[in-house]
Amino acid sequence: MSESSNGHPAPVEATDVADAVVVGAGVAGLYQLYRLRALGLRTRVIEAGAGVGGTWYWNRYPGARCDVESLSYSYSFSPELEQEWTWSEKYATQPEILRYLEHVADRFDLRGGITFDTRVDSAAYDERRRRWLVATDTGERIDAQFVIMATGCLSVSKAPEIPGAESFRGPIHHTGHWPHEGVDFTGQRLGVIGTGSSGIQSIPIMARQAVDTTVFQRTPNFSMPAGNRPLPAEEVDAMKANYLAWREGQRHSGFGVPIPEPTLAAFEVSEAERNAKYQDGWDRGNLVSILAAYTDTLTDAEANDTAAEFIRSKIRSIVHDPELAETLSPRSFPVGTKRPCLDSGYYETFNKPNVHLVDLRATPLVEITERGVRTSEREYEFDAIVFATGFDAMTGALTSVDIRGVGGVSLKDRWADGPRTYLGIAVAGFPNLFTITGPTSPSVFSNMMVSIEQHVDWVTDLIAHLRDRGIPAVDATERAEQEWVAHNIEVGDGTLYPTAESWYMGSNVPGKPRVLMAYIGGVGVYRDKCDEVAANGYEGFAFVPEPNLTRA
Ligand code: NA7
Repeated sequence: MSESSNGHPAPVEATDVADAVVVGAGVAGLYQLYRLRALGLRTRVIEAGAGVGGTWYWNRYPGARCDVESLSYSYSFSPELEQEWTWSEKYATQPEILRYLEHVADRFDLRGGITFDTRVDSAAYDERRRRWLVATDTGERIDAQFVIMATGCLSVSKAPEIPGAESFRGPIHHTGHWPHEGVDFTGQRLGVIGTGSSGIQSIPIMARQAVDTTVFQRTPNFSMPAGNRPLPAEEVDAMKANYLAWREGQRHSGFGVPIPEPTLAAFEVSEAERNAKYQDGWDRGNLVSILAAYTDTLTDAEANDTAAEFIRSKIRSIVHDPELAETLSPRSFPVGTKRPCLDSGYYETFNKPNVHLVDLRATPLVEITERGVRTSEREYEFDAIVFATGFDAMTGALTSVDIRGVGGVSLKDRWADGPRTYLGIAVAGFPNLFTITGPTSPSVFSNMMVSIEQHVDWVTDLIAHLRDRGIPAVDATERAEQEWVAHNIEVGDGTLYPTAESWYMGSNVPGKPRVLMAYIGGVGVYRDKCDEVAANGYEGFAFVPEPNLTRA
């Protein structure tokens, strides 16, 4: 029988013994493996896909790109990697980002630590032994001291909540699970449901192939042109020469992208001055430059509406038919409170005679039929359908694993009224379980690369702290969790975010509790808080003493 690192025999059902199990081999899982290996921990990474990359492995729909500029959306942990890798475009495409992550896996020799095509079904904490038993769908039972969920914020896709998908005679593709061989819609009649980032990025490209495209829109979204372009060598070289300072700026910024912090409120300047600023952000294709244009853009509805109206005026100037332009214009939520998008010719696509928009607010979806899609008004016939309907965001990938902590309490039950965490990293009653970019951390309100590295570094330091002192487990206290949850809500309530029906609020999944799922206090502020917790001997955490197994 194998022995665990604290010298106690592994349970009979264990098929392997590890120090740590990391779930997921995306951006977070790869870096976590790299850090834990350096610490000397025997680490198993379990990945459902056949390759590394996470989000960038699955989301292969046409036009998939990152909305953070490539030079900022990359790891900072290795200066050599920074210098070796050269991004080709301002906003990297999914294939280029995947190539980068594959390069990272090879360069740091990470693949050997990853088990592919395997899904973690459950993880159960044995409080007597202070260890986890992680079960996979291939029958593995891994006895581990630490479990790190690197499962991503947007990885459990959701279909539209209407019946009939199985009756459609053609293919249905979800943008979040795009076929690896690609899809060609040439000569086909295409129906697309969903106008979030995935729909907005893919519709212009798919509509160029299809003979006829119908877009089903429930809520119009704010989007602005990405202004994508090849990166000239001088720009890349300048960043490579300045990476150290740039990274430092990222870590202490609001959204993980260094931009000058606003100093003025929107109505402290004239309308002309405001619009000139919005125009500059629009021309540069930079989301944060509009969202953080003024101190009150995300906190005051009237201030926000100046930015919203600027974007609506752009939609009116691009879309020829005024009625269509109005249908495409968001009016039901402040700009930024649902994830705003970057596009390449999205609004222009609706000027084409073979592209149609169906307003689901006027004529809701009823069902998918054998021939296509039926709304309350009529049936539309298609050869293929695309669901660009998003994800069970933030919590879906965590609650879909049967995770049981102290007393056999399930994480899913624990979060029935919304996610409760300490710092978005730990959950009281689930010792040694860590959630990378978990709910109530900045996560999706930031450049994910920056937040992932910060969490992985912090968790690794905590693990080193425990191992150095021979402490078998650490658990967030109920009180610290309660205070953090209250703080998250308080900061959120000071903004406009709770006023929108968004996936940030859990509103896109029927029955999901409506709470702000990410921390909007800012990346730099949050980092300082985490550093302070560590400096104060991990305040808010309780160290669990060595078990006395002889008493059993
Ligand atoms: P999103 O942003 O959640 O968008 C999903 C879209 O699908 C959105 O327009 C939804 O309308 C629509 N949707 C979802 N369910 C339905 C049903 N049942 N009927 C009609 N329309 C529906 O997902 P994405 O994949 O585009 O982007 C996710 C994130 O990935 C993105 O924000 C970036 O962070 C990267 P709704 O707005 O809910 O009315």
